[in-house]
Amino acid sequence: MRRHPLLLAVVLLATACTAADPEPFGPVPSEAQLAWQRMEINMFCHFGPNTFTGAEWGTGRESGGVFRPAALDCAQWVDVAQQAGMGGIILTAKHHDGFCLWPSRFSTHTVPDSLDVLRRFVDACRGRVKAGVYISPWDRNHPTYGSEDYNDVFVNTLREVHSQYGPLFEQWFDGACGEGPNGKRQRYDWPRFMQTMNELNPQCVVFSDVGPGCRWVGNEEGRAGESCWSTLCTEGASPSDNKPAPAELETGHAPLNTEHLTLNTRRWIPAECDVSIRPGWFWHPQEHPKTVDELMEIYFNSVGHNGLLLLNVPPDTLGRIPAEDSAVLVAFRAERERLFATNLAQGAHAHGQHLRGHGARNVLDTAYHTYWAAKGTEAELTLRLDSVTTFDIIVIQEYIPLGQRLTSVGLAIDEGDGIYPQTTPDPPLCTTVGHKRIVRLDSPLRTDRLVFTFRSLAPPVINRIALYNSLTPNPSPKRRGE
Ligand code: FUL
Repeated sequence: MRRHPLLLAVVLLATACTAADPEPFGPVPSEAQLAWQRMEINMFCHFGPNTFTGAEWGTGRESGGVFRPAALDCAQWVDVAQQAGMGGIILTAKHHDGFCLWPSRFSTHTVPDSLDVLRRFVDACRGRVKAGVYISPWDRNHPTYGSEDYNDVFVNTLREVHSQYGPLFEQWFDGACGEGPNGKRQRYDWPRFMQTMNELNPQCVVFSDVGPGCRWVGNEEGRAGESCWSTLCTEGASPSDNKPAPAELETGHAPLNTEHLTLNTRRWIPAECDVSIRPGWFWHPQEHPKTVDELMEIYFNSVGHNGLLLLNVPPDTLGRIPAEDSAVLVAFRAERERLFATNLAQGAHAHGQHLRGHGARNVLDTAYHTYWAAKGTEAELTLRLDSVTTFDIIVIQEYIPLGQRLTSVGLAIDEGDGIYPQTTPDPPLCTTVGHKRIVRLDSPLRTDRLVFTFRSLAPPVINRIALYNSLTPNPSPKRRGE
């Protein structure tokens, strides 16, 4: 049967107009991992007997009576987190001393029923910020620790917490164990712990040195690698054994090529950068919080290097976050807001070869699910700004729901009479990008035409490019009557 020529033309036109969506490349985040990554900064709360004894690692032999917060106020922790622009809080429900901040049925070393801190914490978080828990596998108190029975205790503990206090957005499994050569040896049943977590709450992002939800970044300074992949090879590894070295956790492992991908040795396990606002994890009277400048440095090296920043802000013996710390956090937020208030690329013209329906201008909007899908693994994008502009910060975001691809970004300035590279491939502006890369230039650039060059494992898919000037002065405070 012969088709009508008009019908054929309509069919051809419709096919030609359909946007061609790029295929995902390699491992990609789950919905929960994507939501987690987009939180960018969360709060960690180390609180327990150590807050009162001055220890960092309690022995597990402390009397439960030492834990006596004089004016416990979990809602104040939430206030501080919100004022600091943090959407989640993770509480040390059980640290290495084994003391449970809830009246557990599986331990005798717990708060009394009347002081269920975990309950007050999750109640205070509800509807305001997401709540998560740290439950230390290493336990210096539990009599079964070091025997197979402890694995049952630990599974029961997870069940108790996640079924009675959930839903919790993150479960933290700390990798530390300081038992020493003659100490107790626990063979953790990790497959069972992870299966339990999956049964209890498949949406909970599970942290350990090797994931599966997110990974330790390999240091406690809040610093992801200069290159930082959200993909990691975990074949043969567990949170206790055969783990990648800290330096590898800082960078992750690139999803190298299709051969490796089909072997499925890489998984999506993004980096979480945990660091304390004070020298210790627990509150100690003689310690003080870091400065805003120090926190900004941490922010650039964590969130700006494709990591999530988990900033520890320990409550004191009252059970409140000290005013000193909350003041720094408010100033830290204000500084981020000042810096990123005006995207100087707004209103620019963007040009680059693209897949139909995913043009270069998409890097300039604020919508998350629109992106520039470039053609080829070496791609170029030109930004023509409205006027000559000074900037010294460049933010680039890959559209990670389709995987992480970029290996290097270069920048040149088009002066009309020629293109002047600002970075050559060696060293490039940056290597990996992932969810977010914040590049600070050594000195400000002044131009109206930028040419970015991208090298990538698969055609780049870029969500956003923005330019900022860190020297923009603080908006002057309004005078009364203005
Ligand atoms: C470490 C622990 O030993 C510290 O006490 C703290 O909890 C930190 C976040 O992780 O491994």
